[in-house]
Amino acid sequence: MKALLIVDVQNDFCPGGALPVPEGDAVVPVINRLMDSFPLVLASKDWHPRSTVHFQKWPPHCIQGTQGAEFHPQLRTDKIHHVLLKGTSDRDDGYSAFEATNISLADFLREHGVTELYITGLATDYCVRATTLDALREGFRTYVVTDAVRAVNVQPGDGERALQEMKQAGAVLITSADILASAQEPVSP
Ligand code: VGL
Ligand code: ZN
Repeated sequence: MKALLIVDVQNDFCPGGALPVPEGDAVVPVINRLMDSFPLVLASKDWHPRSTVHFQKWPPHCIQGTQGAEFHPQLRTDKIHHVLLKGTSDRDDGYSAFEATNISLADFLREHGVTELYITGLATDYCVRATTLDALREGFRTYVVTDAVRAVNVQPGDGERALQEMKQAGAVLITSADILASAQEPVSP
């Protein structure tokens, strides 16, 4: 059983937001196309309190209940089965979706028989990276959909380095075209 995980495709990480990821909104149509190929779709939200140590590193963003914390308006939310809230503590960054506090993501996935996790969203070098490394540690076969992620790139090349690090750790880098092509293959007799 496979699941699609959409990391932090929220207004504040898209152009015009408080912490815009370059081309952050470009992942939206790619993710929308992928959703129908997955029996289970989960999405995380960066969901910060107004005051948190995290805002010593980053401009305030994705504050609980604000417009900036909403999903990008074009993301197809009707296909999302569960929303994971993370970064909810005022004491840590909470980058990984496995640190969600409204649910234990690892337990939820195991209870639903998920063995393969396909990771998309924002940002490659922070929350996608942390989520992917945790997924591998938790024993899931983990794919990163390279055309469905974008990086902050605080330093040039951070996104590419993060992808290589995830690959080194055991993640499989895959494109959305490859996923859609294999979804269309007839089931072998
Ligand atoms: C993220 C920086 C700060 C992310 C969240 O979603 O990758 N990056 N908070
Ligand atoms: Zn954050």
